[in-house]
This record gives sequence, C-alpha cells and structure tokens, in this order.
Amino acid sequence: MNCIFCDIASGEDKKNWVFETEKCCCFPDIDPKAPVHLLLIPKIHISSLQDLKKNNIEFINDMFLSIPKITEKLGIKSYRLVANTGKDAGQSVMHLHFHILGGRELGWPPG
Ligand code: DGP
Repeated sequence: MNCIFCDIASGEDKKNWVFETEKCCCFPDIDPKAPVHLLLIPKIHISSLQDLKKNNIEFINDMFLSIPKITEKLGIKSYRLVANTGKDAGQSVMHLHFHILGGRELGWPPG
C-alpha cells in the first residue's frame, strides 16, 4: 500500500520529529495553518477514526496520552486537536492523524 504517513512512520527520516513512542510519532505539518501545527500519527496504518477497532485502540490510547507530553514539551498551553475524517471533512491523507494547532488565537467555528 502506498501511504505517505506509513513512509514517515517507518522512521527512516526522523530529523523533524518532535516526539515519538513505540506506537506513535509527531512531526510538523508540511503546510502549517498556525505557528504550531503538528501531526500526530499511529505507527500502524489506520485509515481514519472510522477504522477504529478494539484491536487497534491501544494506538489511539497512546496517541491521546502523548498529547499533553507533546504540548508540555513545546510549551503550548492552548491548542486545538483536529481529526478531519472523510473527504467532505477535509481528510486528504487516509492515514489517521491528529492535527495539533496552537500558537495563535483560533477562531470558532472552523470553516
Ligand atoms: P488532512 O487534510 O486533515 O488529511 O491533513 C493532512 C495534512 O498532512 C495536511 O495538512 C498536509 C500534511 N501533509 C501531507 N503530506 C505531508 C508530508 O509528506 N509531510 C508532512 N510533514 N505533512 C504532510
């Protein structure tokens, strides 16, 4: 399967990574929408939140537990977590990812 985030998660080039565990990794978005714009992904292929199963939930647990560690490490006190799910919601990479956005005031509701 050809998946850009699986390629990244393989860890061949970790120089931009800001955080990792055995199950997930976090790195800057290539097209940042805020001063801080990170992507947090599982190290296995899960297409989207719609693809969550009991047998992959440990990856999601690990991702959620990583979030406060990442934001603390980067000194971000306010941030937004986004998981675009499906084409109409703006998901362009079909490998589950959380956007972590911060470093400026974020409007609500999002577009
Ligand atoms: P989404 O539209 O929610 O599926 O977000 C996908 C994000 O992934 C988008 O903000 C751009 C980012 N992205 C796509 N390809 C790459 C890549 O090769 N490296 C990095 N760092 N980010 C990427």
